[in-house]
Amino acid sequence: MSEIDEGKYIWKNGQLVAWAEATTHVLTHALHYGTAVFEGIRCYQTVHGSAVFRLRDHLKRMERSARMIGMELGYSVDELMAATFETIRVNELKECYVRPIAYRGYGAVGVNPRSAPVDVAIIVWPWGAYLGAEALEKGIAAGISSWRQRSVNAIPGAVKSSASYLNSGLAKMEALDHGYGEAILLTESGLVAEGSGENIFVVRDGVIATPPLADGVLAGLTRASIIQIARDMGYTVLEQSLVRSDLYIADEVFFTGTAAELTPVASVDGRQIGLPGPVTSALQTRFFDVVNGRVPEYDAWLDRV
Ligand code: PPE
Repeated sequence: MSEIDEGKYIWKNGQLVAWAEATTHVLTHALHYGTAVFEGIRCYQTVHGSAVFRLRDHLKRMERSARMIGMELGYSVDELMAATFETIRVNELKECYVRPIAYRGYGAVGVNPRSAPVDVAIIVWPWGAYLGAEALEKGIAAGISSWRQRSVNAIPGAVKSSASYLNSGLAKMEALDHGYGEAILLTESGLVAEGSGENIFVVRDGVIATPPLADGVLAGLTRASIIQIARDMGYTVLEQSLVRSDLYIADEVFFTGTAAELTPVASVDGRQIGLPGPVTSALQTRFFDVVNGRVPEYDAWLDRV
């Protein structure tokens, strides 16, 4: 049984194939060695019709991720944009999540990925609130993981590779087992990194701060968007290293991510941070206005289907 809201077609290596036919061999290199890069993107039903939020920027990040692991996508960003729009259209979805993935396929065994072919696919399906609808409104209970964020000299955070997500998965399972809704990972040196699938922000005395990319966090597009939106609203946003106590003494904490959108953090390790605070609420409202096409200044972020 699948908990996936299955669609009709999947784009794979230049063609649309039936959902059930988009399979891969069990000796697929990426399945054994994590040699895949992917993106998570959302298509919103905006006031001007369906639009994919920062599609071009996401695909550019995927191109950089591929480059980082020595992989050629074989398709340009423009080609992948067109393929994404086509896949959304044929699945007749107005609003959905978009998952492009490029992976080393079938044709080689052993850790050296270079002789395995590269397969590229784009999958779309409806995906609701990642951490639950209630979390968007009331916030999520987060716990600091005993697992550390993979180091930048192991698997760089800049790369959105499948391999990174074993780290996320370990942290997520532990968090859920401990009764939390999401995990927060610290780096080996004890700095705050990110959630298992989100960047993290804190607010103190009206100033917003988030860990810098050099601390090994994913260069989140939602993170970048929130930094810009917040600055445009007149807030001061600092990209600076944070330690555990910064979370405990924050006035507000929130997660950002394509799937999680902007989710308030209600507590960290059982220490209440409180109701979604004024800054979090203002940013969340503004963010949803932006992705839904209600703020003309950010129109360039909406790639129309
Ligand atoms: N950090 C991590 C580790 C992460 O996985 C994501 C996105 C982010 C930060 C935020 O990045 P951005 O989406 O560009 O703002 N996580 C994706 C996958 C989640 C999943 O469970 O799958 C996502 O949100 O699409």
